[in-house]
Amino acid sequence: MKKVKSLVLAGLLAFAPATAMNSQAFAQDNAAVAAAPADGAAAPAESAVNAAAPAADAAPAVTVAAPPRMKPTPGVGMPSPGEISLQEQFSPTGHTARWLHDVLLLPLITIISVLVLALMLYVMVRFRRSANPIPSKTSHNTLIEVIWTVVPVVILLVIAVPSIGLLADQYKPAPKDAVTVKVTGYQWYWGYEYPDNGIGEYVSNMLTKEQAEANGEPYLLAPDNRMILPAGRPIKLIITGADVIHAFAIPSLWVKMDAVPGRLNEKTFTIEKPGVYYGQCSELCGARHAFMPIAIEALPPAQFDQWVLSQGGKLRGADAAVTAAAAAPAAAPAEKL
Ligand SMILES: [Cu+2]
Repeated sequence: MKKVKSLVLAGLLAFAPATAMNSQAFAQDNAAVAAAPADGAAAPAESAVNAAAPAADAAPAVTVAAPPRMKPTPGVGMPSPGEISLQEQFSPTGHTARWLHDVLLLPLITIISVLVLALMLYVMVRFRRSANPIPSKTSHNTLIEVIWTVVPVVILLVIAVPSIGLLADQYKPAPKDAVTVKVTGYQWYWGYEYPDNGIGEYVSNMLTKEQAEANGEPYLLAPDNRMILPAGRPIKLIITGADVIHAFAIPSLWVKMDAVPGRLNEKTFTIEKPGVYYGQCSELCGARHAFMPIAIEALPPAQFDQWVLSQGGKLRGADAAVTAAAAAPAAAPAEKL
């Protein structure tokens, strides 16, 4: 065995210089291959020129002016100092929800709490040890047991009927003609995109204190770019997150929906009145969570269409026919619409 091994070794050593030579040759070949593309280096530059050409064509000739930025009404669509109830509501589900809270739930829990407190006080005084040296042996009373079982069941049924109705309303799918906005939560700002209107995403960042005050807007609630929506038309928000979980919330429109990365959550609602409605991110999302406010500017429908056109977007369905006729002659002075 040993002899065979040394023979193989000797053989290998004999060929070794040749092998080294070969690998040198390969190295040179590789260098040649690597050098070859250097001649073609001009090619990418050429395609860059080609890419630039369509950009020049793409600049759209937008002639429609955007409607002026709406001024918020103090106390409407925003919290007020000292407020302890829900904000005034501006959507149909908001009215139902506020009714459920103010008319049904709040009185009910107040009555139940007061009743239970009164019963406890009565029992503490009436059946105190000093007044009852010999305790009562009473253990069952069928009538009272039936009452304290049936009454809570009836109360729960009374709450359940409007509550389940409201829940269903909140998740009702949007009608086909709903204005659709895709909302994306980022650390730490919002992006809004109007896929059906062909308006690409724009981002919304908080205004500084000076900017907000100069605009007459509430600091910490006012962003630079608002989400523009029409009042009176159904709206569908598709809500998602780009990095971590955020939540898109506008208390005065009864809108609150998580923005979860990799998931599309949907929220449908209608805004009853033109106005500016403020909200905030409502899911702890990092260092600047408190500084990513939301503002919805609800415009009268014709002005919303004017805004869509001013952004180079297109109108849809029935709106398109109506507004195209209105917008065509004047290229849109704001007073006319
Ligand atoms: Cu957030």
